[in-house]
Amino acid sequence: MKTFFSEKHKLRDANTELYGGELVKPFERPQRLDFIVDEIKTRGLGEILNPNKVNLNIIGKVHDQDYIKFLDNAWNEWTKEGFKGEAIPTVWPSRSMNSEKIPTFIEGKLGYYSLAGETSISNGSIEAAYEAVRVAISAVDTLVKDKLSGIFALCRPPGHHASKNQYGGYCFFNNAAIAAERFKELGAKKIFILDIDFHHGNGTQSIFYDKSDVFYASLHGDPMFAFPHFLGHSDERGSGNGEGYNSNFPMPPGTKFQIWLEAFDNSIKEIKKFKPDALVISLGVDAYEKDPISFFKLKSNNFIDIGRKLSKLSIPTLFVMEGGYSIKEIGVNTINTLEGFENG
Ligand code: 5XA
Ligand code: ZN
Repeated sequence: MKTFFSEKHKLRDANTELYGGELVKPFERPQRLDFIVDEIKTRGLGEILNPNKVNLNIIGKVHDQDYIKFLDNAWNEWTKEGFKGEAIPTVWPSRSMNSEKIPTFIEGKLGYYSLAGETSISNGSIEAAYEAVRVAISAVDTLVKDKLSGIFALCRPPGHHASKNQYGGYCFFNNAAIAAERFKELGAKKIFILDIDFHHGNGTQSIFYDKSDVFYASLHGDPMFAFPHFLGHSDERGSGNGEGYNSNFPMPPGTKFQIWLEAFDNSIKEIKKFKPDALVISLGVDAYEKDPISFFKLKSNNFIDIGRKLSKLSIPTLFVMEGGYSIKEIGVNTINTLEGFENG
């Protein structure tokens, strides 16, 4: 399987993450991809390709222009004020506040455009986020042009928490959603996004919630116990034209593969019923038993079965990298999924 990847992901190298009341070194760090790239090479998964030149206007099909402009300028606006640390929001337009007016001052803008506080913006973060989009688009283009069965977009930063106008959960641009839009540009009528990251992809869900041409299904930690906490319940089924095209499988702390697989098999049934032209897998491997910020109990071998089952669908499949923070095993778990798919 071919992989698209760019060294420029390293531009996203924040020093801080707000976690457990402390500023810690971010779980989402550049070394994650070193382990994945090493494993691709060791196991000979296939070529690793640099992204192509890409028309980034496609980002505007998923994200609002004012949000894109905010991201473009946030670091400069922050440093211009003389703040010494990384840009972290401290105030939000929460329920008792007014969210109609967008503040002028960067502190207010950070709150307006963020859905969580752990994702510090640092110098280079947004450049890396643009590069992740290039990686995703290049992978779609190659998959379609060369009529491949599967391809891997090794994106970083991840994307599935980013909504049309909010960042957070380590995400700025929604790579999977933008990839779905690219599939549409290239002629696909129906796309299925299956999100197997441990966390619910609130951003992807909300982007396509009222659409019937992109089905979003997610297997994740029950939001009563897990981030992002305020979306991802099983009664969220889509709205308007999109009613019936959103499916959530929240699962409790301690969930083992056997139970996870039942939900996965149900989502496979939905894929078969929907008959998409393309499948996008939001591939997070943080459902792994040793992941430091998650609570499922999947083992490394289970990822092989996941890949194998996906390959049986015989639908052109794009894998987009999302989360996974057990750094030592992230490579093995990711490549297990992709090799399982390849060896079907
Ligand atoms: O898939 N999303 C993640 O792995 C990020 C979770 C952030 C929790 N604060
Ligand atoms: Zn995750």
